[in-house]
Amino acid sequence: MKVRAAIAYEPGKPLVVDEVDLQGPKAGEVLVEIRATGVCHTDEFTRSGGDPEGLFPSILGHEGAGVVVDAGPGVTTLRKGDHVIPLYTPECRQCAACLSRKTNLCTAIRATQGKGLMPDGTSRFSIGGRAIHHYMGCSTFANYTVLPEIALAKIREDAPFDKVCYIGCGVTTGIGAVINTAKVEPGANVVVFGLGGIGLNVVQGAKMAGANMIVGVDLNDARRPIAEKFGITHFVNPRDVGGDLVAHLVDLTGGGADYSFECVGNVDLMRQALECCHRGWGVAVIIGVAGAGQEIHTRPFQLVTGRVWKGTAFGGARGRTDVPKIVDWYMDGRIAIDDLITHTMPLADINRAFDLMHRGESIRTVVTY
Ligand code: NAD
Ligand code: AHE
Ligand code: ZN
Repeated sequence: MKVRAAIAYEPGKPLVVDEVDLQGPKAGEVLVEIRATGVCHTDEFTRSGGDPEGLFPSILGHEGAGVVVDAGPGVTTLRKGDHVIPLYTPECRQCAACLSRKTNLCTAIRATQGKGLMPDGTSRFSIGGRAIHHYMGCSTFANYTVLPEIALAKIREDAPFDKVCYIGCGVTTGIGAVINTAKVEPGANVVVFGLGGIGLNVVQGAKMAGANMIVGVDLNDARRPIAEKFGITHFVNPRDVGGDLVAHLVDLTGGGADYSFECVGNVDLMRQALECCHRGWGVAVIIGVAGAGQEIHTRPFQLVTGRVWKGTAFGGARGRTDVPKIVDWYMDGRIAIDDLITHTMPLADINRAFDLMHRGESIRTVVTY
């Protein structure tokens, strides 16, 4: 079938919106009509060429919501008409990782997903007979896409696609990092580096968890009002700090953060996130992803004296189990999403979403089909 998609042909170049061919679902796969997709900084990370796993040409996008149109042989848990959110972290419930209960990093299809292919080792997308790679197993910058059954969370039918698509990455990552990965407890002091689409969800997660102090750190002063609305108690622009930012944060938190979160993808901030943590127990959670060749550094003394560096993917969430619950939280008014979606536009304008992100004008842009 012919579908509309934004194609990333070359690193660093604008996406090209065109008609592409999409094959129907094979065994264990599902054809989904995507109704809306968010644009996450990770899409920009890959578009820019910074992602060591980046493949071109590909159809980016991993923060979608839509409706099942068709199911291939052997699909048992989904049927035509079901509302779904694609999962770049699937949940097979059978692999060693899923069964371990220690991680959400299901391994069932990771190898082929990393090569931009469906589990049988082929792509469903092509243009003029040339294969186009899938992206993070999702490719939501297309109005129809094919996913494995295990990479779809079935959600309630009254949830608006143009809002709950954000649960496909940003909302779940931010809130999940607080609840699942850090397990922030009431009264904790929290520092959040980067108050964008992910960081503001960390802030709302920290507030839900009952944090005492929530310090937001961002170079963009325009983030302050929305961050205050979401729960920060203090805003720090590093440019306004006379001396060392780490010393300033340790002082502000009365000895260091109990938990810090890096939501930018900057390895220097990842170090600051660790070093602003409290001696003896502070935990720094790395959420941001950093480009090929980048490494994190600190003195071993920082770890010897009890600080912990850890990371999280998709907020530690098990997608098929947790995503429908997070949709319920949104529908019940327990979490906010609408205020974070600052721009909505058609697929034809998608390159503007990246411009707005670069200029620091958007928090989340949602493309609606
Ligand atoms: P974003 O562009 O919406 O937000 C980034 C924020 O960081 C902006 O507010 C920006 O002003 C701020 N910032 C930039 N440089 C800074 C600096 N030096 N000091 C302080 N603030 C600074 O991006 P996003 O969509 O929120 O994504 C954030 C990061 O998280 C990206 O690296 C993205 O790839 C990653 N991410 C990871 C996961 C995961 O599962 N681990 C999921 C989603 C996104
Ligand atoms: N390909 C990159 C790593 C990118 C990365 O870490 N992605 C996160 C999700 S970011 C969503 O916005 C993730 O899920 N990681 C786990 C995994 O298996 O990829 C690189 O640096 O190579
Ligand atoms: Zn993302």
